[in-house]
Amino acid sequence: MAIERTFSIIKPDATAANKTGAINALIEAAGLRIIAQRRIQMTKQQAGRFYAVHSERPFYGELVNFMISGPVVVQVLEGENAVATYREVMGATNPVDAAEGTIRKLFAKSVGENSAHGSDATETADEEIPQFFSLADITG
Ligand code: FUP
Repeated sequence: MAIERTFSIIKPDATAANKTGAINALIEAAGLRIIAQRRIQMTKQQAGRFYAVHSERPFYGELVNFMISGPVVVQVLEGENAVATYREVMGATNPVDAAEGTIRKLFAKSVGENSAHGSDATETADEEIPQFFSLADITG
């Protein structure tokens, strides 16, 4: 299996609930390495650009407002099959459908306030990572 990098966000509901460390423990237990991490307050422009793929969806405005409602932790994760591995650790988008022990099952409040983001492909990770990190910030 290939060593990949994926982009992660610990979302405002999870930072508000003080679950950054608990989520990082799940990430590390799955064999993923946190090779860059920063806690930030996203701007509306950053959140709008990040979720531009959803700009035509009815939940877009609510999603952007949620992402700027409090601090988030942006991360780069590295490991074997990191994209798929992290999506397994996160669980399904809607916590009602998420498997036991996943981030979203354990911590998410709803499909909108769902605690974590993870890239859906390596190509997406390559677009998402530079929105928040420069190469010098990432130490693998
Ligand atoms: P995921 O890849 O699991 O994060 O899911 P999506 O890319 O489909 O959705 C991105 C974000 O849009 C979700 F994390 C939350 C938000 N969303 C909603 O608010 N309502 C929906 O019905 C679907 C997604």
